[in-house]
Amino acid sequence: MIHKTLKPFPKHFLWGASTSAYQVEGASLEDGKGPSCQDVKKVPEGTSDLKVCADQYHRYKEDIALMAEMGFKTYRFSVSWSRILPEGTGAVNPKGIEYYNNLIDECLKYGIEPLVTMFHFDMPAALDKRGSWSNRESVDWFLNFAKVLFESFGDRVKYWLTINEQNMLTLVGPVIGTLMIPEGCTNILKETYQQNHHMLVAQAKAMALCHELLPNAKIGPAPNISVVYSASCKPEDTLAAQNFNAIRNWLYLDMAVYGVYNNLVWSYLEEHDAVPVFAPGDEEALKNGRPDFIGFNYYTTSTAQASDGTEKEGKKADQQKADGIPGVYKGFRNPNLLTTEFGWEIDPLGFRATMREIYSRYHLPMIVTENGLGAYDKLTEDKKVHDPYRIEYLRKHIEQIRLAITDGCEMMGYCPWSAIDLISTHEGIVKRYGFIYVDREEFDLKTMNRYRKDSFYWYKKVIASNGEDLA
Ligand code: BGP
Repeated sequence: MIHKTLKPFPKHFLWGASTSAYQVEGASLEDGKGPSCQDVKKVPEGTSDLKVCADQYHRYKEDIALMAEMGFKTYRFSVSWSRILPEGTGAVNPKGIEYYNNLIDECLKYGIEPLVTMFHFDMPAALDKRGSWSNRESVDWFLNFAKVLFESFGDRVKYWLTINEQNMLTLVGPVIGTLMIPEGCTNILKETYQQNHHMLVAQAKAMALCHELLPNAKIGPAPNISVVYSASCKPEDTLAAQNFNAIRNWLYLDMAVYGVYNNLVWSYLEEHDAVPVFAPGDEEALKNGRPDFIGFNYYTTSTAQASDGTEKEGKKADQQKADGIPGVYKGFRNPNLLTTEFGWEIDPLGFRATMREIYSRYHLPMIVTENGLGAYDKLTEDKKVHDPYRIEYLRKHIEQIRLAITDGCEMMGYCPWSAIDLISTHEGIVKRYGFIYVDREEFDLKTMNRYRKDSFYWYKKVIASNGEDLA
């Protein structure tokens, strides 16, 4: 569709950016916080641990002031479950509540709408010991946590996200440091999809509870969605792309929106003796949970060709790269796309295709909860960071949002990853994404001072012009 006239961004479009608690806060065991699975995992060799991160716990005022200077309308951050409930269940840590009260109030002081992710990769370690998402009780643990959040912050927080990238937890949990498989398990796929089922039920119940307790709030999921292309017009490749689209994307949104399992995924699980067990009431609970909007993270597309059985599951896998799944699809390096320094393909047009596809399937407003470019930024001697590559990446993606809006997609907001430099899921601090540079290295905390990157000034202009001025 080549449009002659572009529609503007909606008047109250939520421009902002994202972070997550375990990657940005630091203070990992301070003020009563219990450890999460991220604090006890073995970090990849050569990368920083998660004790200090960007130290936002102590510097949130400065950070929010910088976000306000950029003109943010929203800040997407996550709440650390084990800071609020150190054991995951049981006693609430008043200091944890106080921290998020302060953070929320600081945002509101500048008119920044908090967009709160309830769970971003950081299961309390105490609950890991009790089986994590494998344990059926995890549904109740999460619901109890959700209740504490709604009751403590619901008077001020209007926008909630349930679980960050549940699809990546399921597909590449070990890379993120989250997959907990009980000892002696003989069918890992079954166990993984049982965990996934518990998360789906927990999410549905949390959405229903949110609507019950906070009738004016809005809640949605936040999976990592990107359309899967077919490597060619060979029918076999098209079927493989459909397979991976179902497993990677639609399972999560079909369930969040319609409360049903995607049929392709179900048959794949049947084939591997891996269908999840439904507890009494699950079917109804899944149908009762309804999102008000769809949050989704987008970095790049995937491309699939027909499986030839040689794919090595898990090989080279992270959130955006995978070799394939035997019998399902084989990964294909798209020759039409350039890659980032970290090997992720760059595909702004695929972003538009993804928005169109999501909207035509679900007809709900969308907010982009992550999108961005990880790079080896350098602080110059005069304390500048020249990151034209990031500006170019973001510009091209924002252009596609405008085109998607013109296509008729309802877009609520855009929160690139990340507001400020933080620790990557598995590649340390050197893989930087922020508009704000944090003066630290992998193992040397240096000054921890904040510096405005070139992209900071650029994004400020974008927001001030409501997306008109992308130059
Ligand atoms: C998403 C996660 C984030 C974030 C981002 C960038 O998958 O939700 O937590 O880290 O990817 O990924 P990475 O840190 O691996 O570069």
